[in-house]
Amino acid sequence: MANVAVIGAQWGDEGKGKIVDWLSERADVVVRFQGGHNAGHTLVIGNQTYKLSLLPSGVVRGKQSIIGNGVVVDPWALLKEIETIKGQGVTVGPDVLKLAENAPLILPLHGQLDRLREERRGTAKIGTTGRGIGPAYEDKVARRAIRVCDLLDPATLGERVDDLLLHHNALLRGLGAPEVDRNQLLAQLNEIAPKVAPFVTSVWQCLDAARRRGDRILFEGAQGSMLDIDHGTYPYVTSSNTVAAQASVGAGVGVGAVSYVLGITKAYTTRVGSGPFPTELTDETGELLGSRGHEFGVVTGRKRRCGWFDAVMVRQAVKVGGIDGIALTKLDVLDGLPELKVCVGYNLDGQRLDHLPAGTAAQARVTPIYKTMEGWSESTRGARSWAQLPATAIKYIRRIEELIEAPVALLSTSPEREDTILVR
Ligand code: 2SA
Ligand code: MG
Repeated sequence: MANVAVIGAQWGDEGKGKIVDWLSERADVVVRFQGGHNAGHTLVIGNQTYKLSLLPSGVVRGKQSIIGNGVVVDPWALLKEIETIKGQGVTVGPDVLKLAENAPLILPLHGQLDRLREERRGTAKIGTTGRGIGPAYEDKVARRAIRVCDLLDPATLGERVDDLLLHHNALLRGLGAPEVDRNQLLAQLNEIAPKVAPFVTSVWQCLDAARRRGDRILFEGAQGSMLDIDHGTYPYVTSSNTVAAQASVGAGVGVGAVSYVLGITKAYTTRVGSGPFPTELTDETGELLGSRGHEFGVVTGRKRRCGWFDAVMVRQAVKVGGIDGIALTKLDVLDGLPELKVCVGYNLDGQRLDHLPAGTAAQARVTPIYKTMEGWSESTRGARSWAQLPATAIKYIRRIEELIEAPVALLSTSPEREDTILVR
């Protein structure tokens, strides 16, 4: 397989970390192209568990790891993560990690603003990770962001800070919060700059060189299609494009650079944070999925909401994101359930819909139309071949493929990387 983009096809936490790790063995370069340290990718290698937020998963295997311009970078979080993983025996030097010089920074004021706004929204909160992701992307689009390259240019950094604070201090005053001191922020930036500098480069050139060498590039998505700023459940979304097309913009490669889009989806559905979730289960089955699936946020520790597989939503993710094939994860969490439900359509005020409407109110009002399927009593955990799966489990997978109009290319049967079945 040539250059693959791995994309969440639900609301994130589909198990991208494991799949990326599985694929990274065959890749030469791993690239992050959106999001920031709001992502939480868990990798289990032998008896070690690595939890990555900002670093591309390739770092664990010493692969060339690239943080593209589409990512919002908190330099303090970056250095902290490098330290943490060093404590686990993985050294991330400038030979391995490359950071885009044109990536915008997340500053402490972004996190502060993110959390302040969430507090003020009260029950209407988005349920963000509080990492400053949204405010940092706002500044990028508003052309006042401080970018990685500005850190390395003391001659203009002061001006950039002034421009940024003109906006932010007015905002903070309005919110009744203390203003940010210019000199203090400048000192913080000047202090961190030399530590970040060794990693900084024009990553588009690294990728161009990699492509000329014929290297295989893996584009590592974060969050999921339904959290996409355009295609997701707006406004309950993250502030970046999470679909595969972003891989091109967020890394600096042409649209043709991605040759296969692998969508990741769980065999059920989860969501962390607020917003519509048609197939959510607030009963004991939902609890069971959550406890068996260890459904807690990697970054924030928040409990994830759980529900049945929503084929309508995943089909939509397949279509808007150009997903070529699916990696289905966590099938084993469904082991032993006597019957399973799959959402095959929505009911909106008595009308049947074959897609999730765009309006927030309509999204909140749709009710799922379910098809009930027989479960299986056998364990599928750790299965390493198709033949080890019960017939009813295979039927469930086949039904999902039909409904989402995409083939299941990979099946993951436990967090262990070896417990992966290549279907096609
Ligand atoms: P933000 O912080 O502005 O990106 O939050 C906006 C929405 O995006 C959701 N979001 C996520 N959903 C699932 N997983 C994410 N990463 C972590 C994980 C989350 C965690 O892997 O577990 O630890 O809580 C992630 N990042 C952002 C978020 O819940 C909001 O709905
Ligand atoms: Mg996650």
